[in-house]
Amino acid sequence: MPDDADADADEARLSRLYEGHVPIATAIEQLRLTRYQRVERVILMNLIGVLRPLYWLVRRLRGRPFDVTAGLEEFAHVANPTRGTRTKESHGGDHLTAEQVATYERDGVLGPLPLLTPEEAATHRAFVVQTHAADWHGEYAIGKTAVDELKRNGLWAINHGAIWQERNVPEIRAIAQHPVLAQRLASLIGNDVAAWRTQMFVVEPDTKGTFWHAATTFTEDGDLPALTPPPGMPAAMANVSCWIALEDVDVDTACLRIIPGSHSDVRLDTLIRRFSRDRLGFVMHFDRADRWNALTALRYTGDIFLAGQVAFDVALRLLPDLYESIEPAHYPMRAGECLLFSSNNLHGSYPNRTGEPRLAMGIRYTSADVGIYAGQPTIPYATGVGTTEVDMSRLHDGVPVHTAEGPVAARDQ
Ligand SMILES: O=C(O)CCC(=O)C(=O)O
Repeated sequence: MPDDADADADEARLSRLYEGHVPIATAIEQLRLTRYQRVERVILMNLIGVLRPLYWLVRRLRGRPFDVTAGLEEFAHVANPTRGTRTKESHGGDHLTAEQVATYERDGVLGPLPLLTPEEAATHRAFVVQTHAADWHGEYAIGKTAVDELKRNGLWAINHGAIWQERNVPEIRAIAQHPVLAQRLASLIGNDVAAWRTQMFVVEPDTKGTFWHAATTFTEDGDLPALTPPPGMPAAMANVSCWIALEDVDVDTACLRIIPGSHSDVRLDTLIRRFSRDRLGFVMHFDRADRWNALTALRYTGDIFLAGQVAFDVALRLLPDLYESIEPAHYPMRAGECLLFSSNNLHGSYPNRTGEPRLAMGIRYTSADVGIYAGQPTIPYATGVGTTEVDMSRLHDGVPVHTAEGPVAARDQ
């Protein structure tokens, strides 16, 4: 019965992927919305239901057909050569070996590699927790309006407070500019490496981990990609992510899971970009259940990973062979170790089954010739009840990390 066997294989694959997560319908049901939000959601759902036929009529008359998967095959296997010319063999120091560079090109992930001592990791963890408790001394890179909204909605967390703080906080900048990382990154990215975003990933005690997601040029905060690679650079290579464990992590303490090699399949990210460009079309195209989930996640939670789960679910149905032949791997790590990976690899984390929050530091690196938030003076930031515009003008240049002369020493710039 090949059909039954296929169905069993599909189910086994999905249950491996969903390990540690509940299905999206359950996740949405478990949310606690206010009575106002629940009433508003029903009104919006009904309004969309009424407007749908009219929308499709107007769209047809204006000659704008809707074919979300058109031409996606060309994004299923992309080559991802690195641009670095320095290796351990040619330049010594902390550069990567040619073999490590080849591993990164094939798998889109390298490590865990040693970086901080366990004591340095613990000190940094405590520093971030204390600085958040001290309200980041009023210096928020996302701006006061977004912060006030998040606080008002009970969503204000380290994840929001720490984002882009390499600009304001020397202790965070120093880790982003770590000379060992600078040389490793030069082997992958080239001579001019910049950190374009630091952030913290917290998985609270006894909660699910971060849901699977992938991003090439990071459209998650707005309609335009955060990174604009120069001609000839594959989008998936515009960013290298560095994830630093700030305590020991394993499958019970929300360690990372990644599908090595999935960075060469850019279909999920392409679909999400299409969604960003044609949000209304997608919403009108969704069946009632998908629309309910998408509306709830996007409008009432500010949780981009929940929105990502909606997208992932829809994508798996639209593209049944997506990530079909590749297996998830998990990455237990010691405090202070780091993992370098292409964010276009599908990645997420296991649940945190302990009583303590799991903290990790994420740093995004790019090459100085990649546009950072190019043409985006502001971006929308989700706050739980709609979005707030965040001023990006300060963030158009990365923090330099490595130049042709070598690592940029960490200093107060
Ligand atoms: O730490 C996590 O749970 C997720 C990390 C992640 O998504 C990233 O580093 O891009």
